[in-house]
Amino acid sequence: MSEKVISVLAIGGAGCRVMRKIAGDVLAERLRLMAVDTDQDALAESGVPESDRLLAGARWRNGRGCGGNALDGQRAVAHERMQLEKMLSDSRMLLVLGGLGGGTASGGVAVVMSVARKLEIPTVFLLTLPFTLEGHSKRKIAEETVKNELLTIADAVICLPNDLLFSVLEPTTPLQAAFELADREISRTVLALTSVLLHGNLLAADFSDLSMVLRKKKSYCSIGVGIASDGEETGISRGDLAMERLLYSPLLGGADRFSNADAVIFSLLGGPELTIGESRRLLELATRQCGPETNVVVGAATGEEWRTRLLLCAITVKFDAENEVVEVMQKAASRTPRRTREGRANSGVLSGEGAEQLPLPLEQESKGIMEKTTPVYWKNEDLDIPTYSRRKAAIDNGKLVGE
Ligand SMILES: Nc1nc2c(ncn2[C@@H]2O[C@H](COP(=O)(O)OP(=O)(O)OP(=O)(O)O)[C@@H](O)[C@H]2O)c(=O)[nH]1
Ligand SMILES: [Mg+2]
Repeated sequence: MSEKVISVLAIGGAGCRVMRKIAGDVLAERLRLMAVDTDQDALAESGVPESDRLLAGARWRNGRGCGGNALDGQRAVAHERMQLEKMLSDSRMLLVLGGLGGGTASGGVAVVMSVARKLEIPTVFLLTLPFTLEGHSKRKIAEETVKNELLTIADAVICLPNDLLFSVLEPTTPLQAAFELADREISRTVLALTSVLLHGNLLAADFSDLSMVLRKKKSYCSIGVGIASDGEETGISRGDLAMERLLYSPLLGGADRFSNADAVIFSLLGGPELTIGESRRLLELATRQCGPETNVVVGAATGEEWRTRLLLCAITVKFDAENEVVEVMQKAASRTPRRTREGRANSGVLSGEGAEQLPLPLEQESKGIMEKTTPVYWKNEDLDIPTYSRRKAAIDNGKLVGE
């Protein structure tokens, strides 16, 4: 009989791109990696072995994706249900990765969930929510998927608003680079979490801990990741360094996410030299960031691959926190990217030392009667907002200056 494994399933284009990063890491050797998409090229780029790739609805989508139609996504993935069941049948636990807002993942996650339920596989969904600037319709698709499909049946859903990236990125960062950064953070979170779930040999956390904090509640999450190595010449311990980097990491949305969180899941990974003392000190330090009412779950694991290095990862969970997510974004709009003690922001894509943060499209201009319609964007400008207002043009009211 084959040994049951932790499976990670990518769904849709965003899922496949995160998967590519996971597949390139040695820690992934202990995981079963799979991918399903309606887009042949995205699937081929996922880094998953060919036998574990599933092209959905190939006959009528022609391997070209669903073009943002969630109904097509659901139909296409439902078409592969039998195959999906076969692929998932020896999974002990399942982690599903994707970006909501397009067609395949938004429509397909409900099918994946129903297969997982039939096979009685505990499942965690880790899904991004689209950037606000991607438009109302994508956001709506994403919200509806979470509300109508996932929350009614899923064990655990981690929703990560992409907008959290605003708190650290320069306004000049290309969207592609922002996605890259998100992918890197998500892939590290998956590797840390699965390592602890697989063999939390220092401090064990298991699936029931996760589902207890995430189960069937609408929540908004953020993730923080800090990595530090022995011998970095920073004058502070590697634990403090990992903690600092976590607090400045791009998908966290600021250190106050901890004090406001309803729950936080910490995973710590280190080499065989990581002692109980060091991990306890670090996890205590991390836990101190949380509020008194926060439900904290901690897990720690060691592995040869992490010799001389530490990876500290946190998933913060806030229930029904849409307003707070907006608040985080508004705060982000009013400050320049934060920098670590090393004097640089915690991402590889930041540039332009001291560059001023431009206003983000968060303080909405009034759209009058167009307020409730689906916005039409052209070159990132909302065309329903009058041009003079969008471009901040001075209006000639026929008066002389100072009159
Ligand atoms: N993290 C990350 N998110 C992405 C990336 N590309 C797109 N997204 C986000 O994911 C959402 C869904 O996009 P896709 O994954 O391309 O959509 P899909 O599920 O493949 O659906 P269709 O292409 O319409 O069949 C987008 O609205 C973005 O918010 C990426 O490379 N990384
Ligand atoms: Mg796609």
